[in-house]
Amino acid sequence: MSAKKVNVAIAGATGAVGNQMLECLEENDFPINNLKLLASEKSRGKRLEYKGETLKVEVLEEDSFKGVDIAIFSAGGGTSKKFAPCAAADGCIVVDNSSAWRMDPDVPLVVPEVNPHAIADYTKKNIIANPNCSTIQMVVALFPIYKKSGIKRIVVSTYQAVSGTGKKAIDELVEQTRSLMNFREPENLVYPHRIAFNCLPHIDDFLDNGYTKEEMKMLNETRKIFEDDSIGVTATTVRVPVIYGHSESVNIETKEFLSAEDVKKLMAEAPGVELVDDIANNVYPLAIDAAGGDLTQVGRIRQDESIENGINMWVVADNIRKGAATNAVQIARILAEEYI
Ligand code: 25A
Ligand code: L14
Repeated sequence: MSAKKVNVAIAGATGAVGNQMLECLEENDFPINNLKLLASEKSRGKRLEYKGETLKVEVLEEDSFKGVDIAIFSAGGGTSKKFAPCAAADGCIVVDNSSAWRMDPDVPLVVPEVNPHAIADYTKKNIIANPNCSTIQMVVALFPIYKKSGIKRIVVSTYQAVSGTGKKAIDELVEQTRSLMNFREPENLVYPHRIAFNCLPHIDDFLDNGYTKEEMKMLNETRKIFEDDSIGVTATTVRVPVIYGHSESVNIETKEFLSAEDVKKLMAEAPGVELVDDIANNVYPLAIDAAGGDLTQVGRIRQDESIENGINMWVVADNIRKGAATNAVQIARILAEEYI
């Protein structure tokens, strides 16, 4: 299918995800007519490169979206809440990376390997939401299993990279590590505790039920993407001192029996998945290998012998690419090819 050339804006272009967005658009050879880079007052006048051209960053304002066909937002929830409706009112289709719109019943929540059909519903608000990074990689891996055998319940623990919190958190991990190596007291500016040489069972804010928002996103977003409120999901989300790449220990109970071999076959053929599972040679998914790529790596596939229909697996992806920028660019590409 041929894509029409479109006018694209990136809101939050100077952030960790925004920067990656530029790279993904370039790699995708995205059919761009005009590209507009937007960020806050702090970034006024900053310059970024796209396809060898230098583009100046403009300050995001309510009327920034006149004549823009697709705006990809990655500037935090508050900014999306405030500015996505302005963009939508000017006829621009918003692909939003924040959690602001994901659970709105009039906003589709899309992972192209799973529910591309939902994109058609963008017309309700002119907004499409990109799911949370931890949810995206999990559903990419689980969807083929869900289709084949059904899934009753998911128990997931995550090992999440600091880049999810943005540039300032990457700086904090590097700075704390440097301090400790130099026998200096590290400072905690971004997280409530030291992240260097540590694990924090705490991502996003705590809720009244004792879970974090990040943990509840994994339940609510999975149900919305699979269009199935009967699936049980219980999550523990943990921050680890890794810069790029989220890892997940995923345990599932399927409705019908699947052997580990069946699951390996499904993963070998699944769109967006790379089967990385050769324990005899110490081969399994690693954050350092998944980082920089667009595939969700799956390995350590084995039977859960404590229940009748259980499978364990280890799922790893680049949280800034497939978990954010790549997924948004895939959605934008479908918009440009099929809807604009
Ligand atoms: O808590 P919130 O508000 O919901 O925000 C959460 C964070 O989520 C990130 C995003 O990362 C945001 O800060 N994010 C969004 N979607 C995500 C996803 N799917 C996601 N993370 C993971 N997965 P970020 O901090 O890397 O990028 C922020 C971008 O948003 C722009 N921005 C912020 N507020 C804005 C706004 N743009 C318009 N209007 C607003 N009100 C922000 O632009 C950035 O592009 P900026 O102008 O504030 O530029 C930030 C510049 O500052 C530099 N910098 C940041 N920290 C440090 C630093 N320099 C030195 N030391 C630091 N510690 C950066 O280099 C950047 O150029
Ligand atoms: O997109 O890792 O809902 O701190 C918010 C928390 C992204 C990751 C989202 C983190 C997330 C982020």
